[in-house]
Amino acid sequence: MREHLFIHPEVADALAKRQPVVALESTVLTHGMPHPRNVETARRVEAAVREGGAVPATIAVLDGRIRVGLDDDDLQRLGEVGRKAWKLSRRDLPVALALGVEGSTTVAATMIGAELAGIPIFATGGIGGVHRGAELSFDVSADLEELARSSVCVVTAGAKAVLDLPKTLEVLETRGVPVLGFGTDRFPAFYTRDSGLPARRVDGAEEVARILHVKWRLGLDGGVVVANPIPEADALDPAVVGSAIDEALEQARAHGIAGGDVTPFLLERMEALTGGRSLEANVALIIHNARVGSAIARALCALQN
Ligand code: PSU
Ligand code: MN
Repeated sequence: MREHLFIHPEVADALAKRQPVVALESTVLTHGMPHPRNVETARRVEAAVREGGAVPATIAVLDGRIRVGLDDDDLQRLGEVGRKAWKLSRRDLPVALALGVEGSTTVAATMIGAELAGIPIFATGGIGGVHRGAELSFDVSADLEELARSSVCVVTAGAKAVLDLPKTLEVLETRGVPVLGFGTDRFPAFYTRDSGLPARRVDGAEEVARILHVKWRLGLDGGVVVANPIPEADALDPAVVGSAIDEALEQARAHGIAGGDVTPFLLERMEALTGGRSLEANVALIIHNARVGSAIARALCALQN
């Protein structure tokens, strides 16, 4: 497997010593934010993981291998390539590795890399889900399928209301994925703290760690969603978000955007339509998730060592 997987020495060392590690994705870097805010944010997220007492492992595909743990120059280069980089999900990984194409990993592909490397905790911004109109388009993110398969806990600020959130939660339920509200009984909607839908409330990283421990000890493979609401001070006005979403969706329809281009297009439109406020919220919530991810990684190590 070493032929296809490269674990950064610092990450490998932490894993060998059973120390806490937090996986991070790279599609948010290439496709989720503009340059240079993307690189700056990636650095701040890694720093937040370190401040939380864990080692960050940003995952991407470079030099024909899944790289678990990037150096600063890798972050910078991927950030500059931006949306021209391949956005890699499960289906794309073998193609990219075999053909030697570089790219960033989505939540789904990052979960695969994290599980291969033995990293059970992963912090990100938003997960993919069931798109609105999926009953006609069949557009359901591979992230949901991966959450059902790979045994990785994903810390997220929920899913964007550009998606169909009730259907997203239905799929997660069907596929046996626990959705835990971190300090809340509401499923958060990324820019806002409450989607109006329920989540199973947990209080603190230790509770999450116990749930993960029990799930995987029982042989119940698959992931867990830790839905961590955006901090109150950084949340956006639901009315502003709602009208921006309607307009972004309308523009996506008008431009005939489909497939893997949908999510990056909507993110970019949201940024323009909210006058950059969505970007500020995005940065704040990712850093917050990185902190919670480190706390969970530490709690899980404490439980298992
Ligand atoms: N949602 C966000 N920000 C993101 C993404 C989703 O709020 O950056 C990215 C993640 O990498 C996620 C991917 O895994 O988009 C989902 O894409 P799709 O809907 O094409 O599966
Ligand atoms: Mn899709």
